[in-house]
This record gives sequence, C-alpha cells and structure tokens, in this order.
Amino acid sequence: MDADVAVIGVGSMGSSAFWQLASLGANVLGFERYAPGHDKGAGHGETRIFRTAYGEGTEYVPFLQESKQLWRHLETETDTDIYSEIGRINIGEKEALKKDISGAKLYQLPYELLDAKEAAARFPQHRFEENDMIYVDPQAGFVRPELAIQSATQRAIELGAKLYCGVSVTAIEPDDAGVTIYCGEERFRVGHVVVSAGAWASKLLPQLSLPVWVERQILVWYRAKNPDVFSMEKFPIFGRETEGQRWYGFPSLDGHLVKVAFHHGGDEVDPDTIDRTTHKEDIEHLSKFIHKYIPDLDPNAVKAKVCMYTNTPDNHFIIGSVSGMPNVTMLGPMAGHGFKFAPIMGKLAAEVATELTPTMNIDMFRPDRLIRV
Ligand code: PYC
Repeated sequence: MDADVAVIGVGSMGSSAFWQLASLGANVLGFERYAPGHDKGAGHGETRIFRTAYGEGTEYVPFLQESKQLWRHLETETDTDIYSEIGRINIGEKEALKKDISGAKLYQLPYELLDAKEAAARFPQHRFEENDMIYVDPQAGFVRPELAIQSATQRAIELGAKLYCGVSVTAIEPDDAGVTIYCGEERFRVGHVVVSAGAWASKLLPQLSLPVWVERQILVWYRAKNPDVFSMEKFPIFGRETEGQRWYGFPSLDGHLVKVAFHHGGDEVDPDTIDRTTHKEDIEHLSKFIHKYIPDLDPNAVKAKVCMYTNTPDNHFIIGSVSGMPNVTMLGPMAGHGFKFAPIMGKLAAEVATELTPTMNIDMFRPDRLIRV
C-alpha cells in the first residue's frame, strides 16, 4: 500500500480533506493536476462569499456555523488571514428573502430587514427598486480562496501528508481491498480514495453516470470611480435578484477594483475543452446592470476570469460513500455554492474515509440519492 487514503483533486474541497486527514493522523497522499490555488477550476478569483443564513436551505445553517469555526482554526494553524467578516446584504423582493429570514429566525441569527429608502441611505453605492427589500447579515463575510487552498495544503504537508503536484489521475479502480490509482503509466495502491475532483469527478467515476453538468461562469472586475466608498468598511458583499438574474459582488480589496458576477446563466462545457478566454459578449449583460444599479463603478470591465460550477439536479452537494464502492468517498461536486463550506465538508469526508462516525449528519448529501451503481 502506498497510503491509507488518497485525495484526488487538492482544490477547494480536496485541500480541506487533505488537511483534515493529516490532522487525524492518516497516512495521506494528494494528487493535484495543477499547482494549489490554480485558476483552472472553481477555487480562484480572490474572494468567495460566506453567509450565515442560507437561501438554499435552512439545513445548511449548522454546517456554516461549523465551517466558520474551522476557517478560524485554519487561520490560527497557518498564521493567515483567510476569512474577513464584513457583512452582506441580500437585495430582492420579499419572496426572494424568505429563506434567509426563516433560517435566521430558526437559528436566532442577527439580521436586519430594510426597505429601499432605508437601504439607499445606508448603501448609497446601490440603486434600489421601489419593491426591493434588503436583508442585512452582519455575520457574513468573504474567504480568500487561493490563500485558503494553499494554507490547508501546506498545513497537511507539515503534518506529514505527501502531495503529487502537476500529476493527472487518469483513472481510479476501486475493489473490495482498496483502490488502484492510475496516473498515466504510473500506479498507486491505497486503502481508500476521497474524490474531490470538482468538474472532473464524473470523468474519474464514469461507472456512476453522475447526473451533473459543468457550467462556465465569468468573474468580472470594474473600476470604482470613487474607490473610498467601495472599501470593506463601507461596501459589504451583496447578493441581488434583478430582472430574473441572481448576481453578487464584493468590496474592493486593492482600493480600485470591485469584483461582480452572475450566479448561473452560463453555458454547459467540458472541463477539458472549456474556453478560458473571456469575450465581449460574456460581459456586456453584467455591465448593463452595473451601469444601472451601481453607477459609481465604471461599466467598462477592467478584467475577467472564467471559472466553473459543477451543478447537481437538486442543487445540493454530493458527499459521502457510494453503495457498492466501500473504499470511495465523494467530496463534491458542490453545485456552485460550496466553497464557504470547504473546511467542514473536508472534515466530514475525512471522517467517512477513515471510518469514523461523521460528527454531523450528511444524509442530505448522500451520493446514492442521485446515482445507481
Ligand atoms: O454563496 O452567494 C453565494 C455564491 C455566489 C456564487 C457562488 N456562491
């Protein structure tokens, strides 16, 4: 055996599983086709949203609470500044905010609800519609994804894990006694694998016919005309539903540029052939929103990046073991909203992979709800 456990894909989720497995004392190998914190998958772009109430389902709230603790723990272990709690506003008609509000009530989370007039006085950078309601989540913030991935990976290595970087896993063959990992001509034999390959997960486990699809997403940076009002202190993260589109943005980290993006609405792509160049037509719709709703940003985009969501049919994550494959734990795909949960989901996957009882109930994420072996 080359190791107890191998993590296939040391990215957004895999780097946390790698760290958590090493923390549990497992003999662990990681395989990553690019360098940790690369920009070819779903773990780049400077910022990722962290929220406390959760429109995707109140069931996520306890996972968020654990996740925040673990982000803080990773910061302490690695002496880094990964998570910044600067608050978030969610803008939409009342119906769109219903789940945030019910989650906040259920878990007694602090929040405020503003009408458009009140919000315009507090957040003059935004233009609001008359019917907009604004949910303020003071305990939300953002995570720095590249730093998070690199820190978790580095910490795992310090704890004894071994990383094969720049190595593509071409196939994995699980059997009753363990798993054979193929990297071209080279083979490794391990007791268990955690598959955290994101957009590549279905290619690595073709026998599962995962009903997931990869979506091309564009992150865009706009220049602030008056940078002072887009600072972390004055411009919280925002999420917004406008004209049928969900979009979101962050304050300026460099004192000049503000990152904004649509949530969904991208084309279905193959991760091996995706167009990573951005084009005028990728950006123009968002730029119209910027012009109309955040006019203190110059609507001529300064830069843009491509990233990927790997969507599931019910929009929930895929995490846990697969019936008939006792030595495989799936950690993702994460349906385009997983980064904020990385440390708790990595921890839970590490527990499953080492046959510990998971410290939180992950039934809602079980792979078997979607696949047949
Ligand atoms: O959690 O708001 C979010 C989000 C936006 C894009 C990906 N996740």
